[in-house]
Amino acid sequence: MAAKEIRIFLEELDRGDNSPEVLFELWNKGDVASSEKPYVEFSISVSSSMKNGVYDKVNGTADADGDNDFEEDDKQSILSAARLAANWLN
Ligand SMILES: [Ca+2]
Ligand SMILES: [Ca+2]
Repeated sequence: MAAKEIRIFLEELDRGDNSPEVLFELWNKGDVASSEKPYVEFSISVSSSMKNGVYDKVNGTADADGDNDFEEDDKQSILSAARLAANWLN
């Protein structure tokens, strides 16, 4: 199984509303033995709809738990991670 890595950014993505988004990139680190290069499995951002630091809006879809479906579990997991990340990166 390939190693994975999560990169987390707190960054203004939708320009100038002074409410940064939390951006996640899930990287698959590839496999040196088979020359598979690292690649992004998914990337997803989360906004604060009220622009008050409460991260409540997932922009797009991602299969965070890897069950080949996007549903409420994925959304809740992404929102939880965004709230934690916003605390740490602020
Ligand atoms: Ca923004
Ligand atoms: Ca899923």
